[in-house]
Amino acid sequence: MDGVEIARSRHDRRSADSVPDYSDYVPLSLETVPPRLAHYDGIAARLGGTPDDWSVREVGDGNLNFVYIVEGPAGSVCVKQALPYVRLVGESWPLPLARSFYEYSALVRQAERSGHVPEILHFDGPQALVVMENLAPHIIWRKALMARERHETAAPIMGRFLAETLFRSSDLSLSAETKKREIALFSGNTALCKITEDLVFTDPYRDHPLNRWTSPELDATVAAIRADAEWKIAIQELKYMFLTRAEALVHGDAHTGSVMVAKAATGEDIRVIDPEFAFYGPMGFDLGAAIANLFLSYYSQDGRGPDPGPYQAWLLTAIARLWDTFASRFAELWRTERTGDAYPPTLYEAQDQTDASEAALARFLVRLEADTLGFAGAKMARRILGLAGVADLETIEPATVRAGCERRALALARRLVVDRERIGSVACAIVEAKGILGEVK
Ligand code: SR1
Ligand code: MG
Repeated sequence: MDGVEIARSRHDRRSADSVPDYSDYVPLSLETVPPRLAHYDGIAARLGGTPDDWSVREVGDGNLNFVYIVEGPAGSVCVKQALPYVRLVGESWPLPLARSFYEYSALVRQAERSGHVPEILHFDGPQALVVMENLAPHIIWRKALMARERHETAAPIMGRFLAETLFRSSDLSLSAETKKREIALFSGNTALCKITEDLVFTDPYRDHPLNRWTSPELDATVAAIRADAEWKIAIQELKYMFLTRAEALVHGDAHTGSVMVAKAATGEDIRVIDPEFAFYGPMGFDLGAAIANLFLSYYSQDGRGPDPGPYQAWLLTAIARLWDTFASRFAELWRTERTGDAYPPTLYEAQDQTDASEAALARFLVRLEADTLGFAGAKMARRILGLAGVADLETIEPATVRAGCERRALALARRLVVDRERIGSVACAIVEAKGILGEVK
C-alpha cells in the first residue's frame, strides 16, 4: 500500500449496514425507558443502581422525536427514539422510523471524520433508538444566542466540523467506488429529504395549509414573495442543486438548534447533534444552514432587548469566523488529504503544478461560497414563511416588532438567494446584512 492508499483506506468503509426490520418496534414511554435500557450492555453499569433507581424525563424540543434523559446514582444517558410520525404535527404526518438508522450512520461517520458529536453508547436499530452520552451542562446554541451568551469557539468549531465532515465524505477524499456505496446507503432517507424539498424550497413560495407567518403584519410581504419571479427562479435553482448534487454526506439540518454548547473550567465544549436528515447533497447546504441561523439571530436581536448592537457585531464576527475556519481547514485538507478520485494529485502536485492545484481549490471555494449564500437565504426565508419557525423570532413580542425583524431578515434572504453569485462572499453578505439593518423598517 502506498501513502495514498493508506490514507484512502482510513476514510473508506465497506459498510454492511442496512435499514433494520421494525416489526418489533414499540414506542417508549417514561415508564418503559428503564426496563428497556436495562437490556443494553454497559448502560445499567453507567447509570448505577437498578432500574427502579433511575429517573426519566422527556426533554425533546425538536420537531420530530422523543428524547429522554435518564439519571441513575452513577451517571446519566440520553435516549433518542424516532416516532412513526412527525412530533410537531402529529400522527396525521407519518414519517419512517429509518431516520434513526440514518442518524446513527451519520453520527458514526462524523465521529470518525471530525469528532464534536455525542458519543454513542448503544444503537438499537429495530427500536429506532440511540443511547448517547448525556451532554451536560450543555445547552442548545440557539438558546445561548437568544440569551446573548458568547461561546467564542462555537462558530469556528462548526466551520472546522463542516470542513472535515464534508471534505472527508466527498470524492476529494473517498474512492469513487466507496463514495457511490455511501450514496447508496443514505439514498433511502427520502422522507427526510422530502421534508426539506417541500418546507425549504417549495411551500414558502405558494399557498400551503401548513405555512405560518406573522399575520396580518407580513401578509403583504408574503403575497409579494409569492409573486416574485426572480426569487422563485433562484429558489428552484437551489432546490435543483439540493436534489441532484450528491457532493458530500451533509448533516442536513445544521442550524443552531443542532449544536450544543457548554462552558467549563477547562474551556468550551461544542457538539453537533441530530443528523437524521443526513444524505449525499451539496456541501453548501450545511454551511448555508449554519450561517442562515446566525443571520436570523442577528435580526432577532432588535426584538430581544435593549442595546442589541454589541451582540449583533459579535454575531457577524461569528459568521465570518465560521466561513473563514471552514475555508482554511478545507484548503488544508485539499493540500494534505486529497486521496479521492476527484482532482487527483497525479495531475497537479506530482507534475510539479502545485499552482494549478491551488487555482482549482480557489475555483472550488468560489463556487461553494456562492452556493452557501444561496442556501443561507433559502434557510432564512423558510423559517419566517413556512411551517417550522425559530424561537429566536417566534418569541418576540409584540408582533409589530417581530414583523420588523422578520422583514429585515427576508430582505437579506432575497438578496442571498437571487444575487448569491454577485455578492459572492460571506464577507460581502455581512456588509449587505448591516446595510439592511438601517434600510428596512
Ligand atoms: C416537520 S420537520 C420541520 C423541520 O424541523 C427540522 O429541524 C427540519 O429543519 C425540518 O425542516
Ligand atoms: Mg433536529
